[in-house]
Amino acid sequence: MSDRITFTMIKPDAVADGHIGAILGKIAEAGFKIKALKLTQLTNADAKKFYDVHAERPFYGELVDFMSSGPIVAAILEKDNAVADFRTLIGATNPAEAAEGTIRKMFARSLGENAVHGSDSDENALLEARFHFAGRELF
Ligand code: 3AN
Repeated sequence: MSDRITFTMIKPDAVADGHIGAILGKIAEAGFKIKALKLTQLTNADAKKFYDVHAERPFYGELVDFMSSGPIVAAILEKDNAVADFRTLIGATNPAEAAEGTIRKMFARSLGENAVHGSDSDENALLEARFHFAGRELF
C-alpha cells in the first residue's frame, strides 16, 4: 500500500473555522478513500516530534505552538499516486500563491495557518501515518 497512501491533518485554523466537513468533501470528491480518521489534539511534545525535520527553520517554534493550539483532524487517505495528487489538491504552502479551487486557496488563513498538511513523500506518508494511528485504527 506504500505508494497508494498519504497522510493529512486538517489544522487547528480550519477546524476552528468550521471547515472539517467541506474539506473532507473536497477530499472525497477528488477520489481519495479514507483509510483512518480521527479528531484529536497534539501536545506540544507531539508537534515537536512530528515537525522535527523543520527544527532548524526559523518558523519551527511558531509552527509547533500553532499545531498544538487546538484540535486537528488526522487521516490516512488512499488513491493511486496519493502523495502527489493530494499535494495538487491542497495547493501551494502559501495560500496567496495557491491555485484557484485548491483547499488552501479556499480555506487557509495564512502561510503559517494553512488549513491542511499533506505528506511530501511515500516514505514520510508511512512514518506520519504510523505516528498518528495504531494498526487497529486503519481500515
Ligand atoms: P508544506 O506543508 O506545503 O509541505 P513545508 O513542509 O515547507 O510546507 O512547511 C511545513 C509547515 O510549516 C507549513 N504547512 C506551514 O504551516 C509552516 N510554514 C512553512 N513555511 C513557513 C513560513 N515561512 N512561516 C511560517 N510557517 C511556515
